[in-house]
Amino acid sequence: MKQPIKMSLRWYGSSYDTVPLKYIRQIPNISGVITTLFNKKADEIWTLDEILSLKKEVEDNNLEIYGIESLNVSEDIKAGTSLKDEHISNYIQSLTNLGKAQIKLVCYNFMPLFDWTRTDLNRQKEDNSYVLAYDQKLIDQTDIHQLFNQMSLEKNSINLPGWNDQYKEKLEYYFNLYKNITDEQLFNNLEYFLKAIMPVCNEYDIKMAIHPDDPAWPIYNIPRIVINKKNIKRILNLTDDIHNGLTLCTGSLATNKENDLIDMIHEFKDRIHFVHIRNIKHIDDKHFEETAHLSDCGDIDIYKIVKALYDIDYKGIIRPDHGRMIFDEKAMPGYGLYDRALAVSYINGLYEAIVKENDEN
Ligand code: DNO
Repeated sequence: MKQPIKMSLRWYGSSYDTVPLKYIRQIPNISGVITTLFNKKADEIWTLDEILSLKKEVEDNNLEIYGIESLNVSEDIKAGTSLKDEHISNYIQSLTNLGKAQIKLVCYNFMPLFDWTRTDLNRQKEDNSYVLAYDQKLIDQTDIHQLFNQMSLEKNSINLPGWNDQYKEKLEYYFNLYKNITDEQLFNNLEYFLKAIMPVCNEYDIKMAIHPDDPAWPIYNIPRIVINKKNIKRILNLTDDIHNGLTLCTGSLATNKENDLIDMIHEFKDRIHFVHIRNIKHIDDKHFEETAHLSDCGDIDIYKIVKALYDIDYKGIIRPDHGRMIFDEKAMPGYGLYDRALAVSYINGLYEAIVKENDEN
């Protein structure tokens, strides 16, 4: 039986990731990774040489680069400052170089200032596994600088994916800037960005897949727009082009209990270019924990997600998202090997059952 999807794992590069490519290759059904040039600042150009050497390293391990996560968008583009055009032109150059290297999927986000946010990077569970958690009450009691330090520096002395210290010194500046930015302005800034990059995406057939905001509500009154069906529909219509697409991230979207993930999969089917599968459990209002991927462990029915992807004939790339920290592993929060390998096997199993039930009867 041929699995219909391309299963992958995120890999941060040999200087940052604790998981070697050769281990990733040994997980059944994985033949590609989602990767990045992790040290790059959001306004810097990714050169063709850098991309090709990353590609060679991956291919030397008998894997492919399935896509990039992330090619970060600078705060100046998101906030629409006078530097935006210069930064967009650098972004276009990076996309051109990715296109020349035949890399055709780019996951990015448009979350102002904070990428995915958690208040606990190491919550111990009764089985002695460690999970990531978010509790709005703690955010409400934490000053923004403290949170930034906690997320970007106190991370077991390892890098927290999606966070870098680039904006640390300018935190106050951007924070004040965003305080005066409305949702409407953020939509406009996203539209401006998308319209500028669509020509290069068309030229090289690069599919852009915007990542939902995590959690899916504003933090510190800074606007967040990639949060629900209505907004995502609007974003996909900002430029009605197949290259303007979505990363369907189950864990992020499910933070808002009103989001109906199955409905979204059907609604956005042609524009879903990348899928992150992860489970979470709501503890109380705006307080949730990440769990093992198994449906029973969290609030998301992962079988139904996979079945919906099968039903829309999704042929794109899937990766398990954050895993718990188990078997005493030390790794980037959410990105250890063991729990994500368990997740891949679980998703493989769901697909095998669904395909055999439906196609072979
Ligand atoms: C967290 C990730 C995010 C994601 C970015 C995409 O683990 O899902 O950091 O990569 O938001 O730009």
